[in-house]
Amino acid sequence: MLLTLRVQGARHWVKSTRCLASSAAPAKSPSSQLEVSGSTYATDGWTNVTPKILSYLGANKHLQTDHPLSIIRQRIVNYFYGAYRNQRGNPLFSVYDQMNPVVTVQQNFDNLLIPADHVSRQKSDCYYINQQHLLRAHTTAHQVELISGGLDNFLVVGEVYRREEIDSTHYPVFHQAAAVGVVTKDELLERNPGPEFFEEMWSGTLPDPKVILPSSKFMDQTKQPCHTLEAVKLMEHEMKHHVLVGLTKDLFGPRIKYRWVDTYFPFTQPSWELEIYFKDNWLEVLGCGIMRHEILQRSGVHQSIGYAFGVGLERLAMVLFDVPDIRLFWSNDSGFLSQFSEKDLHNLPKYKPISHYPQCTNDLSFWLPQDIEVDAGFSPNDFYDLVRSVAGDMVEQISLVDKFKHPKTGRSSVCFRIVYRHMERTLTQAEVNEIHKQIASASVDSFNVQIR
Ligand code: FA5
Ligand code: MG
Repeated sequence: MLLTLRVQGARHWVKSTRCLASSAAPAKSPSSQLEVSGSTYATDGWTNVTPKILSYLGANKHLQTDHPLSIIRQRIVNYFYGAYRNQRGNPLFSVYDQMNPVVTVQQNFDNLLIPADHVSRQKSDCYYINQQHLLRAHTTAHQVELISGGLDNFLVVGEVYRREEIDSTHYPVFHQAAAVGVVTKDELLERNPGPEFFEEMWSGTLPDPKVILPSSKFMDQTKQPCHTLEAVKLMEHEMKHHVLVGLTKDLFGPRIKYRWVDTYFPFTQPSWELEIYFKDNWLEVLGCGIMRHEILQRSGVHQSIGYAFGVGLERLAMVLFDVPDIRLFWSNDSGFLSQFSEKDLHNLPKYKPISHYPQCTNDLSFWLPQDIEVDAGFSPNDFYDLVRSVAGDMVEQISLVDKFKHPKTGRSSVCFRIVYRHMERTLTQAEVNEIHKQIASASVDSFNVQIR
């Protein structure tokens, strides 16, 4: 099991290269058009996005109030805002969480030195809109445009799309936070004076950036030829132990069990994955490494060194909230969603399993007695207790959905929504209606209310 988790998690970028001929059907002449995120694209032989996948665009679970993925996003952003400040006291990292998920092949692959024959480009692995455009397979796709625009430290948060099998830790649409931290020599060496960044022997030129080198299992994973070992080690230490272990401990507490695993990414060298011990297994939560210097050079940055990482928000949320299955993050079931609240980001609940039997929702509205109002003579908590005593565990949630004061009579009316669901069987609507009636009449007896 341990191995399966790791190998599946690593599948996208690590697998060796393979000839694309079989899956890359020649582009056909445009036969129709596709409208995605407000732009129109001509389809071709590469088009493989499905209406189902397109329906996820704009869902923005990472921005939905009280959604666990939004809570994780805020925790990550708060950590970076709190831990890293510039000399003027402002946050060092800027955050982009609404970038268009439609990207070009150049953004997703070429800019990141992903070899032309790399398996991650295959039609069988990505959702292509046409030969030139796809739904980003990682938020790292925005890296070069942001660095070229002058940014040194940033986070990009958003959903990514991959054609993958679904299991408890993999889903074809999931969320990533990708980050870059670029430092000048002065900045990195301020705390650790001494070492040079670049090898003395290095001429300063790198292979023609237009030529994307074949990926190589033989690439030296200790460091890039241009960097000194000292600079790489300082950067590695800063990235792993300050930034990423710092984040991990901020999220999960000081006793969290983690380990580093060496890996390969085309855009970083050396590269690692961070795994966290969760439910008796090692779960890969992020990939990271020292940025390939060619990428920085192409983006107009010549004298600095950078680190980059990409973390899966669902994986973090699974550990933080104890959610056993990644599919739950797409649930619209209020039994799931109502468990999380961003009111207190540092006192987060553990997930309580929800029943897989269907919910039945019934509203109950009543007039309060004259001169009684909510929290002035009538407490919703009293009503919740009454419901629990009548219906027991058949009730999953109760919420006050409406309050109203009649302009003429001055009487107050309230409406409660009661969600019924049994843990062991499907409730019939008739059975629910019967209980609902009992709640109504108990309310009349206990609170002297008038059912509307
Ligand atoms: C990447 O996507 C790299 N772009 C990360 C990176 C960025 C490395 C910058 C170096 C520098 P990877 O495919 O391993 O790497 O995905 C990163 C994380 O996304 C994983 O560690 C995991 O937490 C999450 N992840 C990957 N695939 C899935 C999936 N199908 N479902 C849910 N989460 C996933
Ligand atoms: Mg991976």
